[in-house]
Amino acid sequence: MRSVISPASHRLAMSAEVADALADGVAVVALESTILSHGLPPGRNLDVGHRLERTVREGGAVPATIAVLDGQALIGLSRAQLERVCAPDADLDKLSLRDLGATMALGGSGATTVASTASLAHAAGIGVFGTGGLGGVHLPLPGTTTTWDVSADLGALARTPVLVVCSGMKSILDIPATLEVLETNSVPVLGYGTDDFPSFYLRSSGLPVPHRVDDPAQVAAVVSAHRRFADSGVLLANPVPREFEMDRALHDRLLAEGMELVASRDVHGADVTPVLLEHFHTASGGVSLDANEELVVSNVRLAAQVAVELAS
Ligand code: PSU
Ligand code: MN
Repeated sequence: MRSVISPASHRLAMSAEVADALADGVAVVALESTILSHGLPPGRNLDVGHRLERTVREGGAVPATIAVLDGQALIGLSRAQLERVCAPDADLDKLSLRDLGATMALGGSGATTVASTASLAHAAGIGVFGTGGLGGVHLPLPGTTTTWDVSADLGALARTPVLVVCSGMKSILDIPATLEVLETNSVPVLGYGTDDFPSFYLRSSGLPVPHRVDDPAQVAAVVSAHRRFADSGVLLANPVPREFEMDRALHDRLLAEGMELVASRDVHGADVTPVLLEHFHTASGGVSLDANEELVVSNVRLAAQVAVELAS
C-alpha cells in the first residue's frame, strides 16, 4: 500500500551547490536559522546571514544554511529563501527537534535551532556546524527552586555525530549544570586556544574546559578519533574575539535586569532566550549585537577551517 505521507527524508531539499559539494567531497558547513530569525533584529539579520555564508566560502567550504519552509527542510538556502527567513514579517516558529516532523508533515515553516539544525545536517551528510551559542540547562526563575527547562540541544548533541562550533552558552543558563549534562552524554568539550569554557559575550565562564586544542588540525584529529568510539557530537568552544568581548560589569547588570524581566512578564520555555537577547541588544545600545555578530563570524570561520581539514 502506498503511504499517503511521504517519509521525512523525501522532504529534505538540498541546494544544487550543497549536493555537488557533498558528492565531490568538498567541505560543507551547516548554519542555523534561529540565530537569524529569533536572535538578531530584522535588517541586521540578513546582513549577518550573507556575511556568514561569505565567511564559509572564503574559508574554502560551502555554506548550508538550514530552515524549514512550506514543509520542506532546506539544506542550503537560495537568496530569496534567506530573505524570507530574515524578513521583518517572517513570523517563523522556532523549531527544535521535537517540532521538525510535525512542521514538515503539516506543511509548516520555521527556523531551526542547534538541535534541529544538527539533526538535519547529519541526515544530509554534513558533519560540521558553526553557530553562536548553545542552549543548555536553565537557571530556576526567581521564586522557584528547580527547572525542567533543559534545551533539546543537549539531547541532540548526545545522539548526533556533528561537530558544533560555538562560543559556549550565555550566563543566563546554569553553565556548570550544562557541562555536567554534556559529560553524562559523552559529548567532548574542547576549548579553542583557551583553558576556560567561554560564556558567549565573555571569554571565560570561570570554569575549565576538559581539553584544549590550538589549531584546526588538532580539532579534526579529535573528531576523527572520537568517531571511532562514539556517535555523540563534539562541542568546540571558541571565545568571542578579544576586541568584541563585553564589559563584565555591563554584562552582569543586563543579565540581572533581563532575568527580572523574564520573571515579571511570565516568559517561559522557548521564548526565554529571545526575550533576554532582545533586552541585551536594546539596553546595551548595540554593543551586545556587535559581540554577537563577531563571535558567530569567528566560529563559522573556524568551522570552515576544520571542515576543510576533515575533508582532506
Ligand atoms: N543562544 C544564543 N542565541 C540563539 C540561541 C541560543 O545566544 O539564537 C538559539 C539557538 O538556536 C539554540 C536555541 O539552539 O536558541 C536554544 O533554545 P532553547 O533553549 O529554547 O532550546
Ligand atoms: Mn528551553
